[in-house]
Amino acid sequence: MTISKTLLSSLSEIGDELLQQNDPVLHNLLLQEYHRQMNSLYMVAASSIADPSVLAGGMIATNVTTEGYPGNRYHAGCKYVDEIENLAIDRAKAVFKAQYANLQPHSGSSANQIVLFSLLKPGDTILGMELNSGGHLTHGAKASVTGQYFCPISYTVNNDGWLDYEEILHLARQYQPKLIICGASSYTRTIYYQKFREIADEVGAYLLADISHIAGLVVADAHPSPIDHAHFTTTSTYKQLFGPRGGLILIGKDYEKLGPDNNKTLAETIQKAVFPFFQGTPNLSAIAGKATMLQRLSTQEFKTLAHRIISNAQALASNLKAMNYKVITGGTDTHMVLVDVHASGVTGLGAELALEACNIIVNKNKIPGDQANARVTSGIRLGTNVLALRGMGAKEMSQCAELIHQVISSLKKTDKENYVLDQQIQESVCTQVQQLCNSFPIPNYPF
Ligand code: DSN
Repeated sequence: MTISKTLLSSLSEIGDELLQQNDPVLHNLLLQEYHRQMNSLYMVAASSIADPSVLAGGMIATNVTTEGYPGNRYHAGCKYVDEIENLAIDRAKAVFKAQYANLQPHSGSSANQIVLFSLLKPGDTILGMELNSGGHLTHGAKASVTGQYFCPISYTVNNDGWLDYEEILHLARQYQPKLIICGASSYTRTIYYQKFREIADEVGAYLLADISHIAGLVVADAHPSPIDHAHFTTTSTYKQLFGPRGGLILIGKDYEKLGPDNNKTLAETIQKAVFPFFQGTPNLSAIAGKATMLQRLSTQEFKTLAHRIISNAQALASNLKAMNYKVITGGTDTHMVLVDVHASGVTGLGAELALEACNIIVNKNKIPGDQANARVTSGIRLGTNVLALRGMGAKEMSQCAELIHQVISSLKKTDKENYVLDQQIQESVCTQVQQLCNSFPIPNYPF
């Protein structure tokens, strides 16, 4: 234990020194990026912070090249990485209460593509949430391979921003999709997986739940779990799991059901689809990082954090509403708040840029019925994963809402697309952001 601790810290120290000597330009950029992360209010809803134990876990396994799965590799030298991958698999199954877990997908997008391409044939119909309503590119958007190789039908949200399960049922009956995807990138309300499964069963479709944004809430029982409702559940591991870059595919009670070729079970279908159908060498450093992350997710501290993530988002939404901002659906059940800034007289892009100039990092986002294009948008999406990690609570959410308001309300339009930010406001908000970041530093070992 002591030896490996010393080894890892000297490795990272030597690495730091070598980088500084041999590549000072990159070293300096990395230091600046670290400084930016520590000293801004990071509210991109698709993000979290991997703590040093997750980063350290990946340092050594990166040097192993192999293909295949533990106990069945195509290269020698896998004794320990086999144990690492098995540990990660066991932890993923335990944490998500799943029967099958595959840790090798390189991202959440890859995980979705692997599921789709292993079950469907080109031209098969899929039903997923429309990108502009809050779905993800890989749920059948035309710009994605999933919208070009398959025949995508999209469900939307109603005018108030809520999923309409009657509409989804109607579309499923009408188009008889082979696969339905539930899950979203910018939907702030609870997703009812059981309803989706009833719809899928009625039309004989597979159900894929993409929980990339809310996987942490699912683990902490702060959002319903899809594991036994969906045939397949996918997630990325860096958004709300505080892990390394990567993806994960899980199967619940259906894992032994026969897949589309009636020859392999669903679990066997995915196992063969990840390797060798889609991927070659797995990223073993990411798998080691995932193992560390999964161990941390099982703690009571993480459950507490997940609940604080939600209560912070709810506090942020109510404070913004109290200042007359139009919050889509009127609030949130998750970590995410979607705000119509067009109703406050600015574009999503204008708000994003002005907030970034004050070290408040959000992203412009389409809102239901948005007429603006995706590079401009009429909304912003706020997330509380990192603010909650810093230990902020209701009082600080009120401050954050107030800071956002100070920036947005001070913007003056200079032409059709551009705004100017009052310099005094910018300086004052920057100072207040710095004070908040100093008072609530990102903890090294947060949970
Ligand atoms: N899926 C993108 C998002 O939600 O912002 C990033 O991973």
